[in-house]
This record gives sequence, C-alpha cells and structure tokens, in this order.
Amino acid sequence: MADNPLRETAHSHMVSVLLDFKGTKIREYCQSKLDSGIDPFEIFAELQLGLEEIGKGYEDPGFRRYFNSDLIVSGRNMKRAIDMLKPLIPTRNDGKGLVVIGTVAGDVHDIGKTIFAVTLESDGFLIIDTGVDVPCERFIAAVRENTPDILAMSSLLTTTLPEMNAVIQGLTNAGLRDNVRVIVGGHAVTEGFARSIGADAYGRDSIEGLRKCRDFMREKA
Ligand code: B12
Repeated sequence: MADNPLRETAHSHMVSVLLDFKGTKIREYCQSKLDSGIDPFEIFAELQLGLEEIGKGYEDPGFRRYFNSDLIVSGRNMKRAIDMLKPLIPTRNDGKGLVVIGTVAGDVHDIGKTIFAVTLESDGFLIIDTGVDVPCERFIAAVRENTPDILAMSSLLTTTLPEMNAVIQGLTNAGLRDNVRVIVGGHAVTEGFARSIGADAYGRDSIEGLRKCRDFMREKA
C-alpha cells in the first residue's frame, strides 16, 4: 500500500480514508460528515476527488505511486460508503421516467454508474440496473422487454468505449433506436465521443446527467 508520498496532496486525508484496508475509517468519515449536516451526495463528490487522486497516482508514478491493490481497496471502501449513505437518500418513485442503466461489457467499474442511478432515483425516475460488464445483447434485450424512456451506459475504460457504439448500432438494427434516448458517461467518455457514436447526450457527472434526463422527459411530454 502506498504510504510514502512523493508529494503532499490536497486530498491526502480522503485518500488515507479510502485506502484504509480494514474499512473502519470510511464509516467514521461518512458518519462525521453526516453529523455535521453534509448531504450524502456531497460526501460522494468529496470521496470522488480522493478516487481521482488515487487514479492519477496509479497512472503517473511521478505524482505519487499507487497500485492495483490500491484501486481494489479504494473501490471497496467507496462501495461501503454507498451502502451506508444510499438508504439515507429518499427515493420519490413518482414515475418521472424509466431508465435502463449499466456498465458496458469488459468494464466492472460500478461506483459512478450506481451514484448516477441513485441520483436519478432520488429525483423520481424508475431504474432498471443491469449491472456491470453488460454484453451488448443484454442491453438490447432490456430495452426490448422494458421499453424504457432512457438507456444510460457507463464506461471508465478507454478500451471498452467501442461497446457503446455497438449497443447503439444494435438498437438501430433491432428497430429500437427511435423509441429510446441514449445517454452515456463515465471517466473514459467525452462529449465528442458521445456525439461521434450518435448518443443523444453525454453527462460529465451525475448532476449533468440528471439535468439531461429531465430534458429528455420534458421534450417527450
Ligand atoms: C476504484 C477503481 C477501480 C476499482 C473499481 C471498483 C468498483 N466496484 O467500481 C477496480 C479495482 C475494480 C478497478 C479495476 C481496474 N481499473 Co480502475 N479505477 C478505479 C478509480 C480509482 C476510481 C473509479 C471510480 O469509482 N471513481 C468515482 C466515480 C464516482 O467516478 P465515475 O465513475 O467517473 O462516475 C462519475 C461520472 O463519470 C458520472 N458517470 C459515471 N457513469 C455514468 C454514466 C452516465 C450515463 C452518466 C450520465 C454519468 C456517469 O457520474 C459519476 C458521479 O459524478 C479510477 C480512477 C478515476 N479517476 O476514476 C480507476 C480507473 C478508472 N481504472 C483504470 C484501470 C486501468 C483499471 C484496470 C484495467 C486496472 C488493471 N490493470 O487491472 C482494472 C479494470 C477492470 C475492468 N475490467 O473493469 C483506469 C482507466 C484508464 C483508462 N483510460 O482506460 C483509471 C482511470 C485509473 C487511471 N488513472 O489509470 N478500478
């Protein structure tokens, strides 16, 4: 585990909480934030900064060195935070729109996708979460069977970006593309990429994603 910093960083405390192998610090961290009246979504956003720093150190050893084990431990701790905070977020279930969501094939990152799903749920959308590493055919079957208003796909790996294109092509070939709006997001996705594959929208983060999903539903009304 990396505890030999090359450089003290802005988010050192969050990083040490995220890299706590036992998982006790993350619970204490979330509880102390809640006790000071901080909103669960704000806690997610803060922790995301810590994860970004770990990601930076994983890819750039000159910054501060992190390893695969650090990605695993920080991912587990972030999941603990989601498990602890999610029940505190009220869901509205007022049928604002139905969203099928998943992380594309080859990619097992599920934290961002889950936070986006929780954000939508708290705003009144109904969610069908197909999970991670979702093959193209499963996305298409979920759209055919559930006729959602929106299909939301997440990808954190540049290597799995082509999957998003394959799903959109698959929807077109199956005659389903005109009935569903497609939004894409995740660390590897850019606005330009979203446009190039013919997605209807790109969300840089869960708040921008929510705003665009609301726009879809307004246009449909
Ligand atoms: C934790 C982590 C892991 C954990 C994930 C645990 C889990 N249960 O999810 C584990 C250990 C599994 C992992 C594995 C790997 N990882 Co990883 N991982 C990370 C890390 C540190 C954090 C990811 C995260 O959860 N971020 C926090 C969330 C909240 O952010 P987010 O996903 O971007 O989501 C936000 C927005 O993007 C948006 N969003 C997300 N999805 C969607 C979808 C829609 C529709 C919308 C609108 C918005 C939206 O909303 C969210 C909230 O605002 C990142 C670093 C980083 N900077 O992201 C690397 C990172 C993503 N991993 C990386 C790599 C390389 C890997 C591995 C290949 C490592 C390896 N050699 O094995 C494997 C791949 C495994 C696989 N096949 O998927 C690279 C990817 C590089 C690239 N360009 O492809 C990163 C960027 C690290 C780096 N800088 O090099 N990883």
